[in-house]
Amino acid sequence: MIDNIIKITLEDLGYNDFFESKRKSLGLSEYSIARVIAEHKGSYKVKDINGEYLAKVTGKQIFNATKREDYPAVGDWVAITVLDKEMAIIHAILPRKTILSKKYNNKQDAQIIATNIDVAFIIESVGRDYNLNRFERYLILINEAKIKPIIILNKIDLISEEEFNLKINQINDRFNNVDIIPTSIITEQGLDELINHIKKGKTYCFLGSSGVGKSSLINKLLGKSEIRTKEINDSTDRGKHTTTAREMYFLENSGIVIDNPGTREVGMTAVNAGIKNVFDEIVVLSRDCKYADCTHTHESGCAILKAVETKRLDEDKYLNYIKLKKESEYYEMTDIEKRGKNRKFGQFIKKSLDQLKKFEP
Ligand SMILES: Nc1nc2c(ncn2[C@@H]2O[C@H](COP(=O)(O)OP(=O)(O)OP(=O)(O)O)[C@@H](O)[C@H]2O)c(=O)[nH]1
Ligand SMILES: [Mg+2]
Ligand SMILES: [Zn+2]
Repeated sequence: MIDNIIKITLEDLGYNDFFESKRKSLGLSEYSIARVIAEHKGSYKVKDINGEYLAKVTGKQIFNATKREDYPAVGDWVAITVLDKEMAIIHAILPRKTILSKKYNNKQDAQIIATNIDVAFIIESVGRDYNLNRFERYLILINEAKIKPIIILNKIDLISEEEFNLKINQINDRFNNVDIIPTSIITEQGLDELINHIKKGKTYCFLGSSGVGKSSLINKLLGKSEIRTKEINDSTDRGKHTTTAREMYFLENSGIVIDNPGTREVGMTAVNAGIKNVFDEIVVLSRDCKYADCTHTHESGCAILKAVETKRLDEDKYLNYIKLKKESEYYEMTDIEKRGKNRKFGQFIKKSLDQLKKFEP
């Protein structure tokens, strides 16, 4: 096979001393090491220096698993035994360097997006549902995971220079310490800059809504159309996801990238530290609030409300902060507390509806 002529190393797949020392200390030296590059309904595609295998976890592992984190995720390093040319068994997951997770909705536990990531690219396109608030959602999750974020503003071929400058200024104002790479796969603007950000042996995760161009950009990095992308000008399947499974790709002599299905909803987990980091400006202001337990929503002597009033603090940023903080606090509540809150909300809705009825002729 042609693939086997050029021998790859584990380092090419992202392996380093951090994982090797964990492997040694866990006594896993007898197994070979592979990386999880895709996940399909309970089985995994793993890659080692000899090739790719379909792999399953051992029954013992399933028996001991109590939560999602106990199962492998894309990005994981796993200890395997190879059964034949195509199949392998996963015996253990090496401790993770980073874990990026999110919530899909209120009912679910946190879900792992991917692990052992060095940099997360947040892709937004300047097209139809461009939304600054969404950046903050991603930034909080990425910050919480202690991963470096970089913003990619794609499809800049679609806007005028004036509009482009306006958008860049807006993003810079609101996220002053995050790198922004403006790109277009049509004019190829920004692609060199993107390539320069990607280093050999490091792992990069592409995040963003459906249709922003994640797979298109990765195809450009791969130098070929390996991943299926949405047909150009295809308006029949609006909102449909083109990429349906998360998968890892290896750039020649460069880094490792993970393509993700577009995220519909970026729900907050319990992300105190992440929020404080992303809204550091607000945290600093809050030290001047009159009350220590100020909620920054109605109190007199609230330094944050004052800053919004005097336009020292961007109002949209403030509103998004309050919204995301509430979401995060909600996830931290116990189920009983949540039920109480939902019941209260239900009663509130019922009362409002009753009142509305009174006005009906
Ligand atoms: N004009 C323009 N169109 C682009 C650009 N990048 C991607 N597109 C188009 O946008 C559409 C969506 O691109 P995809 O790469 O499939 O988007 P995705 O983010 O992978 O979407 P999901 O897989 O559904 O999450 C395709 O028709 C692309 O050709 C760009 O820079 N400019
Ligand atoms: Mg895609
Ligand atoms: Zn306050």
